[in-house]
Amino acid sequence: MLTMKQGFIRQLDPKDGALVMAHILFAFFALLLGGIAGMLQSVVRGGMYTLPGGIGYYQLLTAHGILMAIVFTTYFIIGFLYSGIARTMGGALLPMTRRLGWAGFALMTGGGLVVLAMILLDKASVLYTFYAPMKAAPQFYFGLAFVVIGSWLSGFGIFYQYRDWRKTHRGKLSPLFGFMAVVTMLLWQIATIGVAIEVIVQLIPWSVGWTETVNVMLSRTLFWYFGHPLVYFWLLPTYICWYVIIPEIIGGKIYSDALARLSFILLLLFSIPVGFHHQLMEPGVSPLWKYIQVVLTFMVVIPSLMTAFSLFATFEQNGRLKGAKGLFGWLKVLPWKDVRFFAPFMGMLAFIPAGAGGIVNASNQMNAVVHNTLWVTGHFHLTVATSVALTFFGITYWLIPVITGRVLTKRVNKLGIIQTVLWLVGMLFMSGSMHTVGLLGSPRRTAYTTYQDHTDAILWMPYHVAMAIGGIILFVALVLMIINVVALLRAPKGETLYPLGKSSAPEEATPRFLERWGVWISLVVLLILFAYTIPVMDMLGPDTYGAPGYKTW
Ligand code: HAS
Ligand code: CU
Repeated sequence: MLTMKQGFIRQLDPKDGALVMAHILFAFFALLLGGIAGMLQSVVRGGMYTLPGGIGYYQLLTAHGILMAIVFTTYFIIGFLYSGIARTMGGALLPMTRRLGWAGFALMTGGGLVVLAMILLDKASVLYTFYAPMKAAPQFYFGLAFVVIGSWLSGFGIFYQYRDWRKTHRGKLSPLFGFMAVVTMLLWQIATIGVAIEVIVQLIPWSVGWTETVNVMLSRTLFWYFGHPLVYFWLLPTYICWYVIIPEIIGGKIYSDALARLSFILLLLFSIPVGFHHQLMEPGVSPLWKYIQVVLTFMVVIPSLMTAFSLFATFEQNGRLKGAKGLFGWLKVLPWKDVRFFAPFMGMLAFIPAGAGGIVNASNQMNAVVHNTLWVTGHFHLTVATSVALTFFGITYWLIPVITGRVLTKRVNKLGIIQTVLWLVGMLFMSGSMHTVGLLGSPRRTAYTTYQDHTDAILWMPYHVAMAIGGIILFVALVLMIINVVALLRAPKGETLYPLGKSSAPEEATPRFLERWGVWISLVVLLILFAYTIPVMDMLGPDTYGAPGYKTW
């Protein structure tokens, strides 16, 4: 509800604000811890530092991956989505939505803390992909299961709010933010079924000792059935900011509501049946099914290209309205000094090479060159740790003030711009060197080693040092971000608007079939069955053997 408080209008009900804030602050807490781990790793790998007190490199790497890729992202996303559905669908969260949101938060946090404890106790140095046959303590897998189940409750909260809105607004087009939040959580719910089966049916019984061996191929396949859509679960909220929030911040309009929705539906359809592009170099999957999933991977690039087109169109339209001339005149009228625009825009810019790198990865022959090298690490630091992270930072600069009824001060805005530039410079060093040294063959997921002073490994060292320099710059940028978050919490009181763009086309221009969920979900299920049934049956065939567990650390 828009409530009058201290003479200005609050954009979020304080009770909803509390739920959103809990998620956002937990996300930044995870970012800080994960950042410490990341920085230490980079200096260890650069051969500049040895870890004290028996802390293992792979232990840190696991903590870093899980805190950044799972905790920071998931909490931030759920917080952001809840803020948006509260603001656009009914003005406040329904009591039931709020309850589901808090229950999800509690389960995820309980499970997450157990996971973290097991990593810190050195009982789960299995990296964020927890590949079998590396075997962690059972509590680690139980914790993971709670995180997933908690996130389902959060997703149900979003569906509940949306369903109620549809019921009470018959015949009306749902708000774009709400629609996109539903697609994001649908993608998540369908994708997490894979990892839930892996953890509950395979890994828990095996780690507890009820089963002696584990089917490795099946577990990796179930993981990547989830693992690829996971990266789109990070990307879709980023796209929500780019499609819905950025047009308002630059004083323009959403280019096309219909195109935005169509791209989200295509992302939902094609994000899941593509997990094999992470397993192209693995035996046990026939080349035909790898080929089919690579074709589907190229299909999922299309909605991202549509997004790029839409963004250029929004910028162009906005530029023309403001009198910009020439091919690049629209660039001049953008609000460069506004961090709410600047940080996400830098994220978009980074996404151009990041996406191109993804296309390289997805091409079988080139995957043979880059797979398991630092190139891949470079790829995901450009996608999730730059495009997504910078966009989330950009959102934070208005979302916290919206919740607390405060304003973004000029000082914090300026610090935010410096923060963004530092992050970009750090990433240029780190991700740039990772890409390059990956092409030279330096492996990922590897601690410092010179392979008995092998010439190749010696050649890699300067790049590893550059990665460490990048890691240190990134850590400074991360601390500045935390300082900015604290400053936002203590900013002067005032009114901050929730920036929601309006479409340049009338409501009727959006075809209603985009909200025929039954059709889309059925198509998703069909595509998944098509892409996975036969290969999974092969993996369950009579000639497959299980592996015992290994503690490699
Ligand atoms: Fe990826 C590995 C393929 C996108 C994350 N990826 C990873 C891993 C992660 C990850 C975490 O096919 C490692 C997993 C692990 O631990 O093993 N990826 C792709 C492809 C895309 C892609 C085809 N990835 C992402 C995104 C991620 C992400 C997004 C996180 C958020 N990736 C792979 C493959 C592997 C892989 C293989 C396995 C590698 C291996 O061997 O292990 C595509 O979806 C990319 C499409 C994107 C575009 C770019 C569109 C550009 C836009 C910006 C417009 C800019 C504007 C501003 C308007 C086509 C929308 C303009 C302004 C100016 C001034 C010019
Ligand atoms: Cu992928």
